[in-house]
Amino acid sequence: MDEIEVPAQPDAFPFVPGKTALVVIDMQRDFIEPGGFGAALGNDVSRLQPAIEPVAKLLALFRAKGWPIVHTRESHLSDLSDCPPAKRKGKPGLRIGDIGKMGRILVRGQPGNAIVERCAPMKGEIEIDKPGKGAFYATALGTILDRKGITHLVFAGVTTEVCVQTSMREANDRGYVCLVVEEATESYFPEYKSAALSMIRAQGGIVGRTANLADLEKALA
Ligand code: C5J
Repeated sequence: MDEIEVPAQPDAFPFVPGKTALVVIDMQRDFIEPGGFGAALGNDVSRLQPAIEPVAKLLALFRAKGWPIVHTRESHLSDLSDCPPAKRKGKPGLRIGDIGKMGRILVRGQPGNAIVERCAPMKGEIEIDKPGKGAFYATALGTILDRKGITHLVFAGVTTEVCVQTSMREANDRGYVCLVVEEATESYFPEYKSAALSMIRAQGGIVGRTANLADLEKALA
C-alpha cells in the first residue's frame, strides 16, 4: 500500500500502512487514578486524564484499519526480583510492591496495574509488561515488531518525558521511524510535556516527530 504523509514537526511523517504500529505506553490506573504509583510519588494524577479520550480515538482509528496495536504496562513481578533497589525508593508504604488503595503498587496483575477501561486492550492486540521505563528493555517487543515487519511507530500514552520519551528513544536507536501524537500523551508537569515534545522535534527531529491528532485523523481518513 502507498505511503501516507502525515503533517508533523519538524517534517512530515511517512506513514506506511502494513509497516506501522501504534504503541500506547502505560495508560494504567497506577499512573492515572488516585491511590497508585503516580500518586505515591506525590503527583496530581488528574493531569494525565486529558490523554484518555485522544488515546481512545487513536485506538479506534487503528482498530478500524486493522493495524497493529501494542499496549505496555510498567509492572514488576510479585517477588520484585525485576525491580532494582535503585528503583524501589520512597517512604515505606508508598514504594513499589507496597499495598496501596488499588492493591500492590506497580505489581503485575494487581487492580492498579490494569490499563484504564477506556483504553483497555482488545483480543489480538499485543500486551507488553515492562519492568523499566523503556518498552524495549527486558521485553520481547523488538522481536515481536521485527516478526511483523514493522518499521514505523506511532507513540501515545503517559508520561511524555518518562516512559513515552524513553521508549521512543529506544525505538529510534533500533532504527524505527517514530511519531508521537501530542494530545494523546500527558505529563504530571505541563512544562515537561512541552519540553519533551520540543526535544523530540529539535535538531531536525533527533529522535522522531510530533503531530496533532486531527492532522493524523485527516491524513488517514
Ligand atoms: C513513570 C511512566 N513516570 N509510565 N512511568 O514512572 O512514565
